[in-house]
Amino acid sequence: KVPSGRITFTEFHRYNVILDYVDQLQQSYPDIVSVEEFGRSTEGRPLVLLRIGTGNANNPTIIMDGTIHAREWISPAVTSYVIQELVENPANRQLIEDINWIIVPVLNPDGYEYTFTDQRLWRKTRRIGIVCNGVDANRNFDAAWGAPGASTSECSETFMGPYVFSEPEALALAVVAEQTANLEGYLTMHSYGNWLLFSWGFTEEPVENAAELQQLGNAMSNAIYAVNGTRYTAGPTAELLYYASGTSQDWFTVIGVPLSYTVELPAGVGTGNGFIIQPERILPVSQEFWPGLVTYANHLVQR
Ligand code: ING
Ligand code: ZN
Repeated sequence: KVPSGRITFTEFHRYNVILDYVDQLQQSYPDIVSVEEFGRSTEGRPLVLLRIGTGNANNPTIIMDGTIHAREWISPAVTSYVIQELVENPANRQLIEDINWIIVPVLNPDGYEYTFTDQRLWRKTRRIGIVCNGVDANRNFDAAWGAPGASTSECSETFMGPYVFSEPEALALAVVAEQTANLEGYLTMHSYGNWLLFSWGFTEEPVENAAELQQLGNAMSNAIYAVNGTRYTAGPTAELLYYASGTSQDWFTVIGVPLSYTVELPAGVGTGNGFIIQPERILPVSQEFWPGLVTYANHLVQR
């Protein structure tokens, strides 16, 4: 087999490099990987997902996305690491025999590219506005959209958008989800803060399976802690952090996906801003997250 590890974890990569890597994976491992364009961004970039699995249609499915927020660079890096582990590490074979994975490394490619070319700390999409550009794609989903926890102001970092699912990136992901059978899990990768968050974001009312989500979150946190001693805290978003409406995490819960989490990866330290994280952190953050993901996947298979 041609070694296809043509991505590095010692630097952050532009969108085209990530796309080249996943295309390469598909060519090297056609039996277990397929790459699909599932939509286009506002600026016309392809929205790309990978389907990873040995092909049992009855398996449960997990959707995982990275980079809904442009400046959270550790997100596409860790998501790429997860892709590499699932596809290229034979020790993880069971995970792709038991689960169908749908992984989007960069859900907001316009914003992501903009953080390289123009503004490192850009968060939103690149929808053209009247006074300000960009929508917070993580306030644009059809789950209590427009409730407290998002802004109606175009210039806000949490602008909910002109209408629900105005952002092609959010809508395209929702369409994929609605077309997916046996969808049991959703993980959306953000930074920063070392949180494992679950619904609800828009209310402090407990979600129906809060006990299961809390227990599993704690187990994931313990598995992560065992690697390098990094502490993650699990809990419901509105209670732990702040009110947030129209989030992807809540939308997946609303459509009946039982194990929906937002992962807040660690901050950069000593850079002056938590979103700016040293490339040397990519490997340790990825390696410690991995057993957390395995814990999650095993629970999903066994429940
Ligand atoms: N934090 C998330 C945000 O969108 C979040 C927190 C996620 C709240 C999911 C509610 C639901 O504000 C970052 N860092 O983006
Ligand atoms: Zn974020």
